[in-house]
Amino acid sequence: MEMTMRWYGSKYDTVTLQQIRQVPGVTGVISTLYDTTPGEVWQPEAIRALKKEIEDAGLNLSGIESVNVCDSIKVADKDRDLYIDNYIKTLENLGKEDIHMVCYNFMPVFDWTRTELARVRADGSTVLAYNQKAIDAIDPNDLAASMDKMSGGTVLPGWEPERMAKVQELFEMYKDTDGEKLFENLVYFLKAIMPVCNKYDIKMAIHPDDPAWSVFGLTRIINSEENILRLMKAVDDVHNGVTFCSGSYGTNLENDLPHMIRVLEGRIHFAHVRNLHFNDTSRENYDFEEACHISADGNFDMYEIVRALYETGFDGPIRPDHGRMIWGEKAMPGYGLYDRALGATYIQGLWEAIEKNAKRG
Ligand code: CS2
Ligand code: MN
Repeated sequence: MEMTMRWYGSKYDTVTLQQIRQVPGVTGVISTLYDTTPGEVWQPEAIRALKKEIEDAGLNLSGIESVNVCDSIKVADKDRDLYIDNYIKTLENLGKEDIHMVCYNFMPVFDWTRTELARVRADGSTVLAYNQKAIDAIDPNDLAASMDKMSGGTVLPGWEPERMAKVQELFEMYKDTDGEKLFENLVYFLKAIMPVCNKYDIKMAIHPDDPAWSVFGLTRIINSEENILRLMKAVDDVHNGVTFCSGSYGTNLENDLPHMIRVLEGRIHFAHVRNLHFNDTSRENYDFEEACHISADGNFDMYEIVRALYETGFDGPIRPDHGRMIWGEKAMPGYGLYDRALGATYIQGLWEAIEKNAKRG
């Protein structure tokens, strides 16, 4: 594995590449071109400039999160082939720059959904949280406004104001797309891009839906062992792979995370490792918050998660996922430096212990 951190680019991120370089063991960053919109072809010069900036700081550009898939492809409207061609051109330009891992998701309208961006915990840290009652009380058309208020003006991935301005139109666009259709459209997209992925050895890594169930009546399909395996079989090519995000699959406690990692052996190309703390698991008041990475703070056995990655020979980029906001840091919710740095060193500690233990037999 290669330990990495997500970086939002010098224009948007409060965290610098120089700071990331000082996090023990981190050798790469995962980034994207934040000025592009889904559907657009990424220009070689822009990719090269991003890569150069990162390499000049002594780090690798270890993969892209994300090349977002536009709604035309997800709903299969009349423009989908045109946008798939654009996506292929983008992959070709990435491949020519020696980039071999691309994360994406196939969630309709929204990326991840939380009801609080700064819930205060007992120790004074703040975290992202989800509460079912709060979700049920929201009219999706007000969600953008309430998210905007909660984020204190920070633009969150998937919740860009331009996008939220046409949220009603987006809901309308998806009204005939049920789970089966969305799955078919995803398979169509993957089959179309596999040749270019094979040519440049680009491993596509689908990020799971977060939370792992349908929200606001919009279907979601990448949320369980059964569904992800179905996708792996439908396009049975190593380049059709997975971002294993423990915090997203783990929103549904029925997902056995270490077991999922084992059955996905060989198809996990990127790992997001984080923990969740559940306060309530009843249907009406389901409530969880994003804990710090260590097992003791949440509901997941982080040792077993890392062990499963190690034992299945995972060798892609791995990153701590959302961290808490601690030590007075002001940063994008989930993406401060300090707690993610603690997460990165903790995961490496687990990895080192597991590896040494395995080698000693
Ligand atoms: C990420 C997702 O911050 C996060 O929750 O894990 O936004 C992720 O980057 C996208 O879903 C991947 O396309
Ligand atoms: Mn994730």
